Amino acid sequence: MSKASGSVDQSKFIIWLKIMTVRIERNGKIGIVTVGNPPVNALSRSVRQGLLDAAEEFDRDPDISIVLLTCAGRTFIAGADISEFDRPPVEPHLPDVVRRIETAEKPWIAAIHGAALGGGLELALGCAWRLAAASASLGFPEVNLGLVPGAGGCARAPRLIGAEQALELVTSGRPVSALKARELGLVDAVVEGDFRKGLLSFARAKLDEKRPIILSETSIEYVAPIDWNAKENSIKKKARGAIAPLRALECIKAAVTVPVNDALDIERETFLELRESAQSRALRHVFFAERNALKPDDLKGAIQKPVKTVGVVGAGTMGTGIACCLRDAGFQVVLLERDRETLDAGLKHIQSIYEAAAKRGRMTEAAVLARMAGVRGVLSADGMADTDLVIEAVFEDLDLKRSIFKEISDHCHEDTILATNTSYLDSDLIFEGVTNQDRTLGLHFCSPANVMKLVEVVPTRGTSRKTAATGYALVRALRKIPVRSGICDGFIGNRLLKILRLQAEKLLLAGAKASEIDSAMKAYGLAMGPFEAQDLAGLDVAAMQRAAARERRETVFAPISDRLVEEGRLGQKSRAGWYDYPDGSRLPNPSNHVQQIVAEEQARCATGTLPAGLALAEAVILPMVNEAAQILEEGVASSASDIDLVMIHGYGHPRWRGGLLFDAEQNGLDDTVRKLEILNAAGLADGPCERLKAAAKMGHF
Ligand code: T1G
Repeated sequence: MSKASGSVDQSKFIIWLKIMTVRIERNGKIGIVTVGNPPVNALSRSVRQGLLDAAEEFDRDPDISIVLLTCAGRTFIAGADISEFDRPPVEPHLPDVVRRIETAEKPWIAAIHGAALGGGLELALGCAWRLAAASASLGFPEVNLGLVPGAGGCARAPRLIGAEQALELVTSGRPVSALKARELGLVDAVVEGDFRKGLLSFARAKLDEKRPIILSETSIEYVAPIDWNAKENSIKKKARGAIAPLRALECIKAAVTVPVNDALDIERETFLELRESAQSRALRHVFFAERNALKPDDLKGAIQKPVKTVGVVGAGTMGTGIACCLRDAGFQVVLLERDRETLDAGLKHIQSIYEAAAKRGRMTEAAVLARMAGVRGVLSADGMADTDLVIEAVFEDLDLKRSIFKEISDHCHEDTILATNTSYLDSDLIFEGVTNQDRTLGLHFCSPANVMKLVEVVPTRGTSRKTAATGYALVRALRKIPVRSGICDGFIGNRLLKILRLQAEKLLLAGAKASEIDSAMKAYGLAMGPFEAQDLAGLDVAAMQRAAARERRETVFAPISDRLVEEGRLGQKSRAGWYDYPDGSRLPNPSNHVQQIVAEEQARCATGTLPAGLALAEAVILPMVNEAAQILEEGVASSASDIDLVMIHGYGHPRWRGGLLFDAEQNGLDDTVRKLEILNAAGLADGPCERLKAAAKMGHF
């Protein structure tokens, strides 16, 4: 294949590609098929063709009695090639490949290391036997992409592990470990130690063994009656608007109620239908956006500073949450507080987070002890002397943060990276006067930090490429999603959250009830409505930001919130906020008193009414889209997909919508502009910004 000739013969290239992605060898009576399609051996067209050819080849070879399906690299097949889903499906189709292997003359053994996911597990179900390395994981993550298994997973899995277990595996999308897979009967054996050696001896042992009945030709063993309605209700509740898990339930139900070929057809049709759906496009967008966010182009090849020990300043809610995720990722933590009592309370809180996890069976007592052993509490800045990176997570006060970094920088190494977890303040102002500005950075975690996946990475004027790259590496090590944000009030997430709250308050003044607005936003897919969320977080948090904004002489419109805070209605913690929480219950009760305050403010500040034809959720979301376009225009965010990730991983926006801007594009930006003009005319929102109008002309951001 000489490039020199200039013309690459297409068919020769396909054959070369096939040979490159699927290799076959012989080891005595054992045929070995190795898939090599880095990075995750996805079932691209050439891999599918290569597998078909391998089956033909070995079926014709009289010396071969059994075939081992293995993969090169760090994992078994991680599924179909997701990047192919934006194009029409091409032959050979995966169900045919699975069927060809399932009915091959010579039985196949799937040798699973790393992850066998989606189409990869379906292929393994087409094999006569499955063998897994002890560290392997197996699963059907298709629902996370808005899909269902489309190559026999829904029809074959119940025949192997029973309907109940298959239902859980396919509708949850969560993988299981190799040991759990053996327990379920999903794999026949687990190999501890040398996997290659283990799989050859397994194959030799199977040479003389009777081949199991072909899975798709087995009848379903007795099925304990399944309460499908109850299953549907619990899946619907968890799915919160996502449709794929419910469609997956239908496919499993078909697998145990109709003949197998009909069940195979039903799942294939469902897969092909969902492949074209808005939800699957949105979830595929998020899948690739998450991976792109982990490694921004401009930091490619940047040197990182090695980080072993991280200092955390402040043992409050944020500091302890950050300390937990650092310990979970294996970093040593030095926790600094100003007095023993606060420090002990912080250490106790970290302990309680781990003990709660142990109670839920998510970690052992020994692991709890090991986690705590890696947290050292200190009461003075010299305790930070040996840290590689320090994250400050104290109260939102500029002078306090400045004095802390002054003190810290006097005690730690010159190149210790200094990061602030401020969620609103200008990090350039925080680090003023600190030596070596190139080691400064903003790392804005969301609360609770040990749960929320978003970290806004906020470079300062001085941040060096090395410091930025180290910040990204730290966030990746914490298995979180880093999104770069420029410096502005509230960065990306909190700036958009302010619009959400502003619009919610305007709708109250326009005559809607808090519970109606909360229900509308939950129907949109938010985990919690804006008023319930404020009552949980505490109304005083936002009040402090409003006070800071007013000090900066900014116009802040929050007449009702201000009055609630004045009256001490701070939310659940004061048993009253936007709702009442009698006897400390966490259930929100609509409050007549709040309704009274709303009526008084309605009389004072005339706001329009919600125009006909516009939904409550639109009156909240569309102004956020407008603000997000402004954020893009200002360069505070590098891309629309970054904003999508911020809202999904930091602010509970539904993944299946693909994020704020992807969803707006799907719904048509012209429509967004038109409706914003209506909201503006009704006095309920600013008019569409130029950036949004420009995007509407292009049809995308
Ligand atoms: N297709 C295409 N590219 C993929 C891919 C896939 N299935 N999986 C990963 N990649 C790319 C990814 O974009 C990244 O690229 C690189 O591989 C490393 O991934 C018919 C319908 C396997 C657990 O949903 O969950 O089968 O950014 O950074 O953290 O029924 O990747 O380097 O250019 O995530 O080690 C079902 C998706 C498909 C699994 C590894 N399968 N993948 O995690 O690496 S649908 C999935 C993962 C299907 C059939 C159906 C993870 C991983 P780049 P990474 P990682």
